[in-house]
Parts: sequence; C-alpha cells; structure tokens
Amino acid sequence: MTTVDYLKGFGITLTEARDFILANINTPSVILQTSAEYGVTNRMLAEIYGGVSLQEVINFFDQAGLNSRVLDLVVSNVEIFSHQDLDLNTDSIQPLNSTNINALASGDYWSNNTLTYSFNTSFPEYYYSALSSSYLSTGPQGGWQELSLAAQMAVKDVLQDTSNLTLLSFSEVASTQGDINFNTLTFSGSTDGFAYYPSVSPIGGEVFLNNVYQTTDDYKAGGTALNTLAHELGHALGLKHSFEKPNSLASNFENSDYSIMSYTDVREVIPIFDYNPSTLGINVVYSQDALRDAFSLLDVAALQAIYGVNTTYATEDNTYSLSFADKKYLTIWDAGGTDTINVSNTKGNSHIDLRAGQHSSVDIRDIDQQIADTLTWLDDQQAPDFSDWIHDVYNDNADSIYTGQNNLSIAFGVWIENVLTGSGNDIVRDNAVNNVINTGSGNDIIQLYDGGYDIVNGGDGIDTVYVDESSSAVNYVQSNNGYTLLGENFAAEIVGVETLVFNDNVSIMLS
Ligand SMILES: [Ca+2]
Ligand SMILES: [Ca+2]
Ligand SMILES: [Ca+2]
Ligand SMILES: [Ca+2]
Ligand SMILES: [Zn+2]
Repeated sequence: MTTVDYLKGFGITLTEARDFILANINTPSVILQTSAEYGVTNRMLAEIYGGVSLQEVINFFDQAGLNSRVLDLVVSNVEIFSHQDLDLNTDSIQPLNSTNINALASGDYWSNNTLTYSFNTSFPEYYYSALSSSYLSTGPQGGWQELSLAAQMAVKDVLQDTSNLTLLSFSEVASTQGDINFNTLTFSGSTDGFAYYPSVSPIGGEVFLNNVYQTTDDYKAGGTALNTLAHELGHALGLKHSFEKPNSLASNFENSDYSIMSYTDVREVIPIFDYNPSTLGINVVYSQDALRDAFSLLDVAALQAIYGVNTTYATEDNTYSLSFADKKYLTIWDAGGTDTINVSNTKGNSHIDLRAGQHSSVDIRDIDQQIADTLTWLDDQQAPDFSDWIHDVYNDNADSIYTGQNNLSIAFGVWIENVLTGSGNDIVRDNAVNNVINTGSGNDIIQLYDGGYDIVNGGDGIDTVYVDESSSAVNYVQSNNGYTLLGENFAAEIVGVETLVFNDNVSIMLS
C-alpha cells in the first residue's frame, strides 16, 4: 500500500499530512506521538515530508532526544525475524568425523540398515572357540542361559528406540541366525555384559548379558540391567568405549551425561533411608537406580552419523515432561512439529537450554535441599538427631547422587519450540526459531540470544529478560500487555517481565 493510500484510509491527503508536519516542526514530540497514533512509519514520514531519507527522519527525532524507531514496531516488521522450522535442525547434525563423535566410532559397522536379531535357544558350538576362556570360567558354557521373557522384552524396547533414532530396522529370526544374537552368561567380578563389534564373522554383533537379571523388575527404568543392555547394544552396533584411545572423549565429556559407552556414571545414585522407630536405628542403601538406560547425547549422534537419521519420528506436536521425582534421564529425539517442554507442575528450579546438543536440568533438588528434605522427614517421625550423619551421607556422595542436573538433553538436530517452567527460579535460553516461553511464578531469567520472534511471559515474581544486543540496537515499545522488542536480529513480545538487560550491561526497568 502506498503512503497516499494509507493516509486516504483516515481521510487525510498527503498535503494535509505535510502541512501538519511543517506546523509542528519545532515540536518533534507532537509529530512522533501523532504518527504513532496513526501507525505512520519513519519511511512514510520521509515520503510525506519529501526529499529526505529514512535515516534523516530518525536523526531528526534523535536530535530531540526521541527514538522514532518505535514507529516501525508494527507487527509486520516484528515478523521479519519470524523463523519457524517444522523439520530438523540439519545444521546441528554431527558428522562422524567431528571430534566427539569420532571418540565413539570403532570403525566397524554393519554395511546395511536392515538388521536381524535372535535370542539364542542353545549355546552355539562355535562359541567354545570364539569366546575368551575367561568368559567360560564358570563352567563349560560359562553358565549360558537363554534370555528370560522380561529380558527379551527389554531388548525389543531398546531395538525399537534405536530404530526411532536411526534408519536401522531390526527383525527377529531363528536362534543363531541373526546379525545380532543375544545370550546370557554367569559373570564373576564386576563384569555385567560384553558384546562384539559388527563383522562378517559369526561372533560379530553377539551380545552377552548377565543371567542374574531375569525379571521385569531387574530390567526396570534406571537399573543396571537396562544400562548394560544399551551399552552392549552400542558395541554390537559399532560404538567403542568413550575413554579408549586413540580418540577418547575429552575429560569434560567423558561421562554418562554424554555417552553410555563411558564407565564414568554421574549422579546415578538414590540414597534410600530406612528408619526404625522402635529401635531408633537408621540405615541407608545407595541404590544405583538412576542410571542412564538409553543412549546419551553423543551416542545418539554417533549412531545417527553411522546409520542415518530417522526423519519421521515424533514429527507431530509433542510435549515432554520430567520431574525430580522421576529420577530419570531423558534425551529428546524429535524430527519435527511444534514441540513443548512442559514442566510447569514442578517446584524446583529448572535450567532449560533449547539449543540442540545441550543438556538441561529440570526440577533440580541439590544436595543441600535433599539434606533438608531428609531431616524434615526424620523430624516428622520424631527421630533422634541424625543431622551429622545425614550430612555425611549426602556430602560424601555429592557427585554420585541424583539431583536432576543434566536430566534432560535435546539431541543434535532437534528443534523444541516452547517451554513452560514451574514455580522455581528458572533460567530458560532460547534457540533460533520462534519460541513461546512461560516461566510461571518464581524469579526467572529468560535469555533471548538466538533470534526468531519469541513470545515470553515471565509470570509472577521478579523476572528478567536478557538480550544479546546493545541497548542502542534494540527498540522497545509498550504494547497491550507488555513490551514489543525489535533488535537487529530478533524480535520479541514480553509480558510479566520486570527488567530488560542488554549486552552492554544497560538494564531498564519495565513498568
Ligand atoms: Ca515433534
Ligand atoms: Ca516468574
Ligand atoms: Ca518459574
Ligand atoms: Ca528464539
Ligand atoms: Zn563396554
């Protein structure tokens, strides 16, 4: 629409508009206010006045201490930064030769994506020579047993999970006929399983689990049996230990947060207390029940680099939830749609980073909070003062106790658009697409660093939005309920936010 046509909508001619400007040329604030009322932009003002550039119009107001860029904060301008991507964040998919992925790559892979598997029903003859004698020390067949039904169900689940991530498919065939054949043995010492890398030899891809794990409860989420199963399947698909040289993971990545192929488990323990009111005695069991039981961030990326990316999984609009009480780790693979992390019912603090390949921490309950919770629980039972001992239990195991830290990871390639956090003091960092971020009550921090057209509601509490541009580069104007921000590389609508902080450390209080 031309400026003439736009003004005509108000019954005003170009000449009348120019006369108004000339009549008020010594009071720029009147021109600015009137322009804002009529939705007249800087570009239109330049045309109405005639013979001046857009920048000269802005400078004219600037000399009067006025920021006329607010005139351009109409929805059509804000939306130029709108960035939706309902497929994959393909730029963030990791190639096999990237340092961290290479650290998991054994070099031995299946040459096609259509794999077969079986649950061996007897000890194959060739295992006598193919298996190291150390594995057969507990008997001629090493205590070999067929997998229990519960173990078979667990295997089928983890194979399905692997198909959801990659282009691999798995179909069950008769005993010994699979590319991957599953067995259990009796192990001594700390061994809980082993497996062979893919190869054309019959022993290639064979998986051996511990036959002490038989029941559904043995294969429960977060337990040792599932943790081992995922690790051994990783080997059977060609992943090596993350600590094996050459090309081991750098020390800051060499743990279970990044790879289930590591031996360094972090925050996998749940202390379980048993207080006996009749004897006034107390015990603790360090249950290793918060283990990662599925592929971690780098494992997912490595398997995808080797076997291709499943681009059809979870392409609908999905919602992901997690809380401290779940005591679990979740890595999100989601190939499209408008997706939401909804942890609005949690009370702990959450730190959510929407970027692909990053960890988040949902509903954090740190060591000090867990000590306080446990002391309150004992107090309710009128127990004696175990305070010193409880402090020791937690502080001596601070690195291994589950706290919720890094309990949610967004796989490389995934766009998650929206976040709802709970009543804690949360930190949410955006990504490059349009995000809708609601942080609920609590004093929250929202970091709008990666662009797009983001909609933020800080909720109750004293909330702060950080932007990664200088105060001179960002225009903001009061809109219906809050503020509209227009930077050089982003736009946002923010409601319920008390403070806006720019990257030159200038901060402004929003009324
Ligand atoms: Ca989805
Ligand atoms: Ca808030
Ligand atoms: Ca909050
Ligand atoms: Ca964004
Ligand atoms: Zn291993």
